Amino acid sequence: AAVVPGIVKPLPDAWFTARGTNAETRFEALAGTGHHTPVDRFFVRNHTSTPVLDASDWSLTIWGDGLRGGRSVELTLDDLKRLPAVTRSAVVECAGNGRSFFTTQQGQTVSGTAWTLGAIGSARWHGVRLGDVLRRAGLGRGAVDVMPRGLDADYVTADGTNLGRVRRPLPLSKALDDVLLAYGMNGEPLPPDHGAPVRVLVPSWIGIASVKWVGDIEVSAEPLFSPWNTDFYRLFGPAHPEGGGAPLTRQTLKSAFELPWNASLEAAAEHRLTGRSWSGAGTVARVEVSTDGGGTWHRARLHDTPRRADWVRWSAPWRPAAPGAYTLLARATDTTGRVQPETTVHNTQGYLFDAVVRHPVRVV
Ligand code: MTE
Ligand code: MO
Repeated sequence: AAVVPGIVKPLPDAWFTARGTNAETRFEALAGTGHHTPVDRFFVRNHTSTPVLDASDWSLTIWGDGLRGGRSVELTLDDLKRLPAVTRSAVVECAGNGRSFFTTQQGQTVSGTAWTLGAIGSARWHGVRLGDVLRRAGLGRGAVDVMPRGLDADYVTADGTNLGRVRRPLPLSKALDDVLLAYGMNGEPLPPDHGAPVRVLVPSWIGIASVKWVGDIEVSAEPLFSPWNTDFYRLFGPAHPEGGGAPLTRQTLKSAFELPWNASLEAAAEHRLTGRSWSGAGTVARVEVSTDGGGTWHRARLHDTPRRADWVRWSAPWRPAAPGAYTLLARATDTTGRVQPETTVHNTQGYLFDAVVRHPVRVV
């Protein structure tokens, strides 16, 4: 396939905070929109830059010793579109979403993109089940791992090490469970920034699992490794196992207000605070809001039926009596019983921040 590097969507200032080829959604840009993030406001996280691939020239190669007889199978986009199609709603969220709060809220040093809370988006993904594709390719009995790989450029780290193309192994059990090969997003063909013509969509798992611009998938009878499950996307630091924790899989629990940082709100007026909460385990069971920095909590009203791997919209009324500086908090509980904590245990790469974020506003 022809790869044209260096083409990135222009990022409207009003919606994104652009950081190189990474762009995060401003949560206030979601106020009043529907459940799904409009494609032009959906965060972008690229290791290099968006390649523009010709769909008619694209094919997917499935290969490896985990296929029967060690064969390899090639599928075009038309081949994929002949398989039974499915549509599902799910978020994609970067494992580092919320990373900046390790520093600003907990005074800790972490490496990586300093996202606030906008490295997440929810979309309706349209495509085929990875399991259908793998079974048709002829899964061998001994297959254990699959590793999708992107067609974007090699990732070269700041110190000049070439880590090759973005790829990350997935246990076969997850691959056969709910993973999609998506070619549509919110009713449109998948756009270039989100992996056109086809991306992997791994519900509930950290964003890196959802490999964009997928070009090949290795199916292996042995466990697979890549820098994205050895050097990155594990918890490192004094509070974690020596040499790092297990490769990260599920996302954590978070909440965000659809309000600008330091928003101005009128005193003695009725406001409707809105936001979204999500969890990588179970579904969101309850969201509470505090307008006095955590002294008292009020149950927010949920505006979506909570579903796995997706966020829920919520609202809470607030009538601030007096002008001044206030701290708003939103705290979610999921059906596994987890509650967002006051602090997140530090890890050096700043993954899975789940503490309640202290959102400052001014009442004027
Ligand atoms: N896939 C490829 N091929 N290259 C990448 O750089 N970035 C990953 C993942 N898939 C990436 C990729 C990361 S870290 C995240 S968080 C998600 O894509 C972001 O998906 P989005 O840009 O569609 O929001
Ligand atoms: Mo990410």
